[in-house]
Amino acid sequence: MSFIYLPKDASKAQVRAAENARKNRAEILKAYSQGKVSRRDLIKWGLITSAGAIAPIGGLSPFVPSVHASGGSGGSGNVGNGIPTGAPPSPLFGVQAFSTPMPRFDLIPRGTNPLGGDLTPTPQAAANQTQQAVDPLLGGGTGPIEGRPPGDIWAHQQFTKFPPRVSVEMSQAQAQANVVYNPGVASQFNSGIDPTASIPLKFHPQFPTQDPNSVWTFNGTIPPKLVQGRYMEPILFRHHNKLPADVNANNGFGRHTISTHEHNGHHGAENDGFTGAFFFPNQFYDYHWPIVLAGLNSINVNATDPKAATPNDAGGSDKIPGDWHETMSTHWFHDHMFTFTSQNVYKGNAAMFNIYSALDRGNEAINDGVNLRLPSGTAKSWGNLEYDINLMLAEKAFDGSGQLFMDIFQFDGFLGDAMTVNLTYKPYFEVERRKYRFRILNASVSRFFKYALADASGNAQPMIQIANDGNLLPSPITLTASDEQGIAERYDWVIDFSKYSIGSKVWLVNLCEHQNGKKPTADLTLAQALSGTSLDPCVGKFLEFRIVRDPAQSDQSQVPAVMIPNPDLSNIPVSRTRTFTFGSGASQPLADLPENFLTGAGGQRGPWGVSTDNGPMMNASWGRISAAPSYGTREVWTLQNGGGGWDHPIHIHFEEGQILARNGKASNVPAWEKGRKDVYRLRPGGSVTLTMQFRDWGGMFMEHCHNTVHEDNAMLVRWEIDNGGAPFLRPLPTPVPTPQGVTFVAPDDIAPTAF
Ligand SMILES: [Cu+2]
Repeated sequence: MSFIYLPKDASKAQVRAAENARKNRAEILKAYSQGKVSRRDLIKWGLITSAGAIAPIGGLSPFVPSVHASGGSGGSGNVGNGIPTGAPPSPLFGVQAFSTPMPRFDLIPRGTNPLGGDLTPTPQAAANQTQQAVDPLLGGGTGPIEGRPPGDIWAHQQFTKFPPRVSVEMSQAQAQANVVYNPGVASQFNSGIDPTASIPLKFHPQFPTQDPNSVWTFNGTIPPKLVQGRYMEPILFRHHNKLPADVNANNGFGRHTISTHEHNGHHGAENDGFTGAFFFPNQFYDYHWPIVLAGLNSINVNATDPKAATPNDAGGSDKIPGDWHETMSTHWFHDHMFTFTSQNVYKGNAAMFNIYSALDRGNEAINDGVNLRLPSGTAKSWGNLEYDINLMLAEKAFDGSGQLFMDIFQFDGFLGDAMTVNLTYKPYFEVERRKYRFRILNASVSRFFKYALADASGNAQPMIQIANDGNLLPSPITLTASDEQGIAERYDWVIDFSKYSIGSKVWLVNLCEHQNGKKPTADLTLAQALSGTSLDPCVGKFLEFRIVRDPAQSDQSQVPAVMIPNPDLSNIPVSRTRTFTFGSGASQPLADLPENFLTGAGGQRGPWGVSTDNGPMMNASWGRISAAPSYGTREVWTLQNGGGGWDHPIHIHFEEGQILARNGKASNVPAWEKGRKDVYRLRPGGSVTLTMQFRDWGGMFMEHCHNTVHEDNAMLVRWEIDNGGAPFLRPLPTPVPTPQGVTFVAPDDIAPTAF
């Protein structure tokens, strides 16, 4: 057994050898991250194996058995039964766990006049093709100011019907201090953090400040960003790319081109962050998020159902069309750049988006028979955050000087060894003696989490799961440990701290042990996880709750026994079924891929792949159409794990689905997966059968593994809804972005069963 990091008791010689190996690889890593060498080059040169693992060359691979490892004789990833070797552990600079407060998310301002002066130039339906000079490093000449593909197909669908009413403007930018932090709550609800103090970009106050090119976040700052939205209040999110024009200026990982995916947004494809619709430094991209209830063209079209409603500013709600059973709550948005998603998200391109509705109001006091009154607060008519907490879980790794580090050669998946919550290393959070809601996002690259709440005696405490993937469950479920939460899944919980005395503490404890990025190795018991014996440094306590006072006002929140039952699909015929198998060994190179300039001609990126309807295992290309459901229909898809050696959390864009069966049986679906989902963990060797509809919007979408290393290495397919009428051609042309403008080519390939 070998872990990707050296154990805490590794000898100095082992650590030194591992540090040297990391240094030796840094130049290759950098060249690969900058697109100067392709995977094929690396295989040809013998630096990685065709299976994607780093070659077992002394001084290069951290897994090569060295003189310091006793009895090791294996190759990559295998050191026999001797002392496990691995990468050097991240330096922690003597920092103790739970020595700094966890910052709440940074609430992004909302403009209220998106078409009348908030944004210059004024947003428009089709991409703004006004020309500007292009940096010589990007080829010079001129190019459009907006990177969105031009013309009708990529124009905002139904822009006149759903004109933007709120503007949000952010830049992807180099690491810098935050001088405008707004947690959205008074500092007593933010563990006493002074919001007026400048916040340097550090993962802990005692860690070094990150270099500008080590971390690239929204606005270049931490804490991570939160956008609040309401149903039927369309948002125009103008995303500027202010990253360096020099593709080499990335400190070893991260790509300066980006495409921003509003995860599980039910929006037109032009706003979905399509992997092949990325934009360049000094460009912007206008994303139009209408935030409508799915089914609005066929269900409750006259907006008479009081449960289908959106909160207004006067404390009431306004009825809207659509199916209230499709109401969503907790989203996030992140980069989706083709083959660079894992690097870019890890580097900081991840934020959260809370959506409010009459049901999920963000006000626990309003008692109108519709509002579910979940823990939140009472001061504002909607969107109170005092007791409604966003948590972003992600483990990071640091090089010897404390700068963010990523090993992009870990094709099984990348693991960090330093656990962060809201991008802060093992923090504490002060709570009152009452109920709280926690919206927990797994924002890791490849790591699954399974967590329990432990008291000081090590006893598991009850947690109530209320939502899965941001969708409120039909009924709440009380658990003493979460399921394994895969990458990109969101689990919402209510924790009641009223039973604890002031001055006591409880902890969130990670039970899920990884040795590599393939899948969880073991789910430990709480006692095992607390014992400190696991060699995985991210097992154990990661967030400390300090119960500090009684609430000033009594807790008015509720956890209703019935929340959001699933939409009834019994009268909607299943128009067809499809099967996707997620496996390895893809070997179908395509000659003229739109992405060749990124990865080297001939594709061959593997080692992962997807087979559609039992066809060949294919490498990813955003130019291939694997499925094309008809507009207005419902289908059943089975997602099959091609093997037992790994797990894959598969995300299908566009509309949440319902899981019908696991391994072919409805009885295998656990209670907390009986709501609506958008990420489907297949489990090793397992399958998930689900149903979803294709309505309201059109264009090209994706389906992929959300272990983003797998995604980047070919576990991604394009599918599209393109026969809903003009302007949607059949099939859709493929966009090919360049700094000088986006051109279109015909699809490279269409799977025989796509249409
Ligand atoms: Cu995967």
